[in-house]
Amino acid sequence: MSDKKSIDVYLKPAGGWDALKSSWHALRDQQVVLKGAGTLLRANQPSGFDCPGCAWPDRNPHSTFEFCENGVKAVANEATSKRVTREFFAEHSVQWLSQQDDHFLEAQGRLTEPMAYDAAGDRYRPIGWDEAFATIAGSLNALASPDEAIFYTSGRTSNEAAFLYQLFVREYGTNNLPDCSNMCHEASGVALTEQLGSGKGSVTLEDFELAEAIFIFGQNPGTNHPRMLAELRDASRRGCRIVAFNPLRERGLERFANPQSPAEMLGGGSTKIASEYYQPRIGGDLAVATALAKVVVERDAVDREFIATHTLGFEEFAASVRAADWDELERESGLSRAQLEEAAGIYIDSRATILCWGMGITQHPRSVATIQMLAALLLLRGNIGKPGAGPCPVRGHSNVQGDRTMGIYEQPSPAFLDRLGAEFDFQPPREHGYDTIGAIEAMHDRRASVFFAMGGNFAAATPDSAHVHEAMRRCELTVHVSTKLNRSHLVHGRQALILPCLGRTEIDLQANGPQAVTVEDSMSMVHLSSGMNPPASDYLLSEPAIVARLAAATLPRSRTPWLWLVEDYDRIRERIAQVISGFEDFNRRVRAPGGFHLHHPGRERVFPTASGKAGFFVHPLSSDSSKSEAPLRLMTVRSHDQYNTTVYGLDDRYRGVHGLRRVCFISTHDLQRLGLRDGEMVDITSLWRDGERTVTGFRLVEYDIPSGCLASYFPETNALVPLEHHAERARTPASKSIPVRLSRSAAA
Ligand SMILES: Nc1nc2c(c(=O)[nH]1)N[C@H]1C(S)=C(S)[C@@H](COP(=O)(O)OP(=O)(O)OC[C@H]3O[C@@H](n4cnc5c(=O)[nH]c(N)nc54)[C@H](O)[C@@H]3O)O[C@H]1N2
Ligand SMILES: Nc1nc2c(c(=O)[nH]1)N[C@H]1C(S)=C(S)[C@@H](COP(=O)(O)OP(=O)(O)OC[C@H]3O[C@@H](n4cnc5c(=O)[nH]c(N)nc54)[C@H](O)[C@@H]3O)O[C@H]1N2
Ligand SMILES: [Mo]
Repeated sequence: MSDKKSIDVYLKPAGGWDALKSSWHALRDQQVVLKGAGTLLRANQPSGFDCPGCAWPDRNPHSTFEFCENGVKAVANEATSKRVTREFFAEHSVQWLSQQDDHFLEAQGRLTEPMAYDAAGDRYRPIGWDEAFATIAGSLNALASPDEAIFYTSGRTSNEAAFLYQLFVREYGTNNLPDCSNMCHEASGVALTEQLGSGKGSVTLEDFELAEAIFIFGQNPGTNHPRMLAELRDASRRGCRIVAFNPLRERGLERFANPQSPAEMLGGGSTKIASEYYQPRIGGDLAVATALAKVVVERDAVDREFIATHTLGFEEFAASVRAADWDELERESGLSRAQLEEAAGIYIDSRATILCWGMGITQHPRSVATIQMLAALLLLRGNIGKPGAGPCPVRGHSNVQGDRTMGIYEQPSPAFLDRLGAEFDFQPPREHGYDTIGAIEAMHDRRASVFFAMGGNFAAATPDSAHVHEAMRRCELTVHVSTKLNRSHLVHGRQALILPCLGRTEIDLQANGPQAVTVEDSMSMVHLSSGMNPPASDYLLSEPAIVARLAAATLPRSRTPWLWLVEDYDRIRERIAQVISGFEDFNRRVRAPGGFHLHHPGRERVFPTASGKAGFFVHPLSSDSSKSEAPLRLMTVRSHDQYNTTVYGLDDRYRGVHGLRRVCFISTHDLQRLGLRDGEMVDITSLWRDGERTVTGFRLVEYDIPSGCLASYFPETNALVPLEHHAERARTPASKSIPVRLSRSAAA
């Protein structure tokens, strides 16, 4: 990482020597060089740990170590030798820490012992584990109703920890289980469950080897799922068409040099990734998908037999896309009719197509409609339940999908609750709980006063930062189970606790010996993960142990043998096997190399929806209720040097940004139109029904992005996202389409 601020243009392929150099720097900066090599060799290996980076699946479990620059950063930052000690907390007041940026907080290293907030000294002071659990139990049991407590989860939590956690929360008496999914792929789950009967993607890695075309909407794999580039590279080399839709020109979607290929590294070669790259305007994808569907229908390039046997609603859908007006499609998508027809032609020519999407699709007001339109595009040509084809929502956190499978969900089904209650001999609460936005509102209105987080960084990851901070400060108690210091520890309730836990890379020793946990990747493979580094401190507990001890302290009459279960995680898995379908014989099957695949009914063309068929839904373009007078739309994206709210460094290499994060990408046309210059400092103001929100001091960076569209990094810009600006039905914050205007910075 450089400290010098500069902007340049990155012309090299993604990956390559720069990726190796940057990984080396990450290891050096975190002082994990010696241990690092061994640690890295065990990432995503059968006997190693699951990479805490992204949810992209592992290749053949018997193949050699798969190099991934951002995986290295994630591992290095967890395996760091830096420590946050009691002396550190004694030295710095919370007021002082609050003034430091996210990069500083992350750089302090691993948390080492439980801490409790002391208001008199405005400092965190050490507290014993028993006293910490007694404090939480006391607060929880003093509430007038269990629904006054909120239990958040971030997606790194293992299946075993997640299962125990949701069980504890439900035995305690509430379904208030918001999670990071609420801000992430919720829209994919809502859309696909209704339409196909399963909220997950249906494809596997083998399908990537067979696809004739791969369409990628609103996803930046070069930064966020670097291992996906290896699949895309191989696909591209065998002639598969890769079609990208992204307002920004993302380097990782254009060219890639595989750091694992000596020929490419030494010969200076690289592979073209996207054969076609379209730059729709922000939020233009519903129009794109509608236009593609229109061409497919009008050219009668549909799979009649599939449609007749497996779907409902085709006639109405076909009529609606035929009626769609080209002028409106061009205006809304930002692409020309010729471009849209060209893309549709590629889709029609391919006999097997995968559609991938990420946050560029889900974090919009009409994300559910857009995803249902994308899935309809697949249905039109029978591109599901056949080799090389299907929907591929690319998940974020390494176990976000598994956490949902384990029951981390504020809207559990009655059938799930029945099984859980029968297995553990209690009456689970039936009323649905708060999602992330609901949780913020409840804390703000003082309907909830205890906030407990299993990982994550709620204060920084959520929209409308000022409002969220106010909400968290109104709590009686905030508790964070964490590995690293973050903003959420500093925006706290009247009482506050930090509970430090083991990370994925560390040995988890329980009464019956070292334990492995399990995770589920983006393609529904469930596999083991066991750490091998000594814990960062002797005082750390594993997440399952934290839940078990908290439950034992809070629920003295529970019939669940909490402490016995965590002596050996096989015991937890035995109970999971009883409750969660697809996990029969869990302990045996998960020990097969690479684990096992959870059945996706769509692969057999079975669609367990209400009607028993896959559905075509009509989604007119015109009903975007968030349309606003604002002259510009801002999307908030990830830089190459961050993991969500965790800021590893200040560079965004592929976009040519070095040493700074407060940047705003803008088109040449908008610069001219607004009388602004590249390099100038601006304030960004979002315009919403309830008023304006402003963030100050962003440097303009002239970039290849459509006119009317801007991009900046989160979490710096989360203050701009109004809480009620979210996806219809899924309530995913619309943090990729914020209506804004720019003004020259007074500070400049
Ligand atoms: N290194 C690293 N890896 C990560 C993460 C990380 O922060 N760092 N985060 C993890 C998590 S939790 C997640 S969810 C994933 C996120 O992975 P991505 O989904 O790739 O996330 P973003 O960086 O938000 O990028 C979204 C992309 O969508 C584009 N986009 C924005 N708006 C639109 C639009 O309206 N239409 C279209 N077509 N495109 C649009 C942006 O230009 C950007 O390229 O990555 C996971 N992996
Ligand atoms: N504006 C805007 N906002 C967004 C997004 C966006 O694109 N734009 N993306 C959204 C998305 S997709 C997501 S998923 C959310 C992410 O929201 P979160 O999941 O809440 O946030 P993270 O930044 O991933 O959490 C990082 C913290 O997790 C803790 N941690 C790391 N590893 C472990 C572990 O093994 N165990 C425990 N207990 N703690 C651990 C560390 O203390 C670290 O500080 O943010 C959302 N917010
Ligand atoms: Mo995410």
